[in-house]
Amino acid sequence: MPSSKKKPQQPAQGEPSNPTAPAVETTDPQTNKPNIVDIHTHMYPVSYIKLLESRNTIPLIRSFPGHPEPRLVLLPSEVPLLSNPSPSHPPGRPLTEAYTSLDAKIAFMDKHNISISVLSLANPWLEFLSTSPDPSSLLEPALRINVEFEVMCNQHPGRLYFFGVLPLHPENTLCALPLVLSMKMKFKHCRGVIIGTNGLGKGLDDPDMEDVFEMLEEDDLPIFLHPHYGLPNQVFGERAEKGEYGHVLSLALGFPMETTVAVSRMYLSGMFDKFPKLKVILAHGGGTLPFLAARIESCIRHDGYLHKKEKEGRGKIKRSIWEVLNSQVYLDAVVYGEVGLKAAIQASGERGVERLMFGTDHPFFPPLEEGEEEWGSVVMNTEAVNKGLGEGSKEARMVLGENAIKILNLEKP
Ligand code: 5CU
Repeated sequence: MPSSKKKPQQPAQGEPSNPTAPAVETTDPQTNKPNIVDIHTHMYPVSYIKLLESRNTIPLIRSFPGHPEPRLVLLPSEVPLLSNPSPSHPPGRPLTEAYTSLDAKIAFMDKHNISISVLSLANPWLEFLSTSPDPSSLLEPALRINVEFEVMCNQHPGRLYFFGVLPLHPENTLCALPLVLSMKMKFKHCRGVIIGTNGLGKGLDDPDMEDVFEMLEEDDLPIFLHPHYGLPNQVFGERAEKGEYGHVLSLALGFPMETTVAVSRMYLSGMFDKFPKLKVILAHGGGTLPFLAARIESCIRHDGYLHKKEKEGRGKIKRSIWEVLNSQVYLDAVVYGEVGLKAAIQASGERGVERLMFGTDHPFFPPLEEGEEEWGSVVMNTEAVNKGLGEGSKEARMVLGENAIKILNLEKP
């Protein structure tokens, strides 16, 4: 179905979608500070909150005795804690207005000098509905959520854009396709889609994902690939399972590994070769891909099975993982430190600094002390850019905002 609707030629990868757009202002003329663009910033719109409130398995919202705020319990690693919640430290995180209120988002942006945010629904998107026997039952919530994001963007022209959500269901890609097709027409602020690593239930190397990738490629809608599942609890051991280490292992290690595995599977299955104009933005600086790309290359080169397959003419991955990183993959700069930042830039090639985009992961990782207004996650990610690239340098301004404006075709602030 998708192949029948070829569109006019698209801009080459990495080129601005609108080459005639005026040069991007990288500094606010009034404050002389760089225009920060946050491409990794989440919200849960009202309809999604209602969905979570109606549930009694994870993901859900639940109140616990002695705790004034309801809690958002999301992660698979929290399942054991939910069945036996600790009275002093129940599972999940407090559902503050930072997750739901547009005013709170704008206040956060103003506080941290963020001119533009590209909002996205946070994990686990609509994946928990994919057990429904009726694939089309995901369409209505997906549409509604996208409409809610579009309405938010309309309230703050020039400051907000969003990555839409897709109704991905194991039984039926056709459910997602009409929405992809209409995304640009319906939602003028939509700049791509956020998806998890599960795809239609079998990961992103699943041949059934090809229709979805093809449409996203044709419509020049980048994928923002974000983790949710992490690694199985057993990997982290009993003490982690009992909650002794909080969320540290699942978020710091499980999330990035999940992204790395997902994108490596896409690469090994030849998806990037099949869809050479598909753009994929990886969350958290690409997980661990910048560090492990050379090892992946080496394992491919030394793999007897792949070697034989290639000799017999049964398929070859056309480009190295480095070439894919330099042409189709973009990384966010949510890495919290200079070492990770430099690795992400180097892994992205000679012009790697053009492929990194600043993010905050707001509203996750809030300040924990009462009255603390500055978000440490923003400070750490900004400092990583300023220290790694030089405060006020052209490169720092690119990563902090200019790249996102070009790559995602945002209006200058
Ligand atoms: O703290 C967390 O659980 C999370 C999460 O679920 N998703 C995310 O993007 N960051 C942190």
